[in-house]
Amino acid sequence: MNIASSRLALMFAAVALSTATFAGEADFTVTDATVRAVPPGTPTSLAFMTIRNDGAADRKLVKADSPVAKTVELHNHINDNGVMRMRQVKEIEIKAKGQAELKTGSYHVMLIDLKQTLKEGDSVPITLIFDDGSRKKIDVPVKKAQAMMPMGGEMDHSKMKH
Ligand SMILES: [Cu+2]
Repeated sequence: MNIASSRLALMFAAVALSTATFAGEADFTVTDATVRAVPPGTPTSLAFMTIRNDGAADRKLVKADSPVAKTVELHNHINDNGVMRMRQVKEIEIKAKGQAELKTGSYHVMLIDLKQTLKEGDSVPITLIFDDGSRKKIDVPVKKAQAMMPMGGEMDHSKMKH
């Protein structure tokens, strides 16, 4: 083996090793993912999606990350004496072979301190991080609120405090 090919072999070994030690792609399927389009200057937006746990163990979504926002939190909506409020949650449980629905009036991924305008047609990368350390990166299309709001009861998140 000459020097060039042995160096190549070493490189392949290093790549194989780093792949093996990486926590790995999570065993989840994400469908119906959308990020809400917001007018320029709006500090926050939300992401909705359905996350199906294809694995054999119950899992929890514990964190989400996105380069478009300074802070990304997991939120839920609660009905506080008729007033819908959001609050941060530590985790969203997803039973084995079950699914979690992140939807209007319920769980959502909150994008706080947006670094850019989110307009319809854009795509937002979001990384979901689970309690076993596994990750799933998705590219989520930005859509206007009306498209995914068939029922009334829309609320203006832009005016909500965090
Ligand atoms: Cu929220």
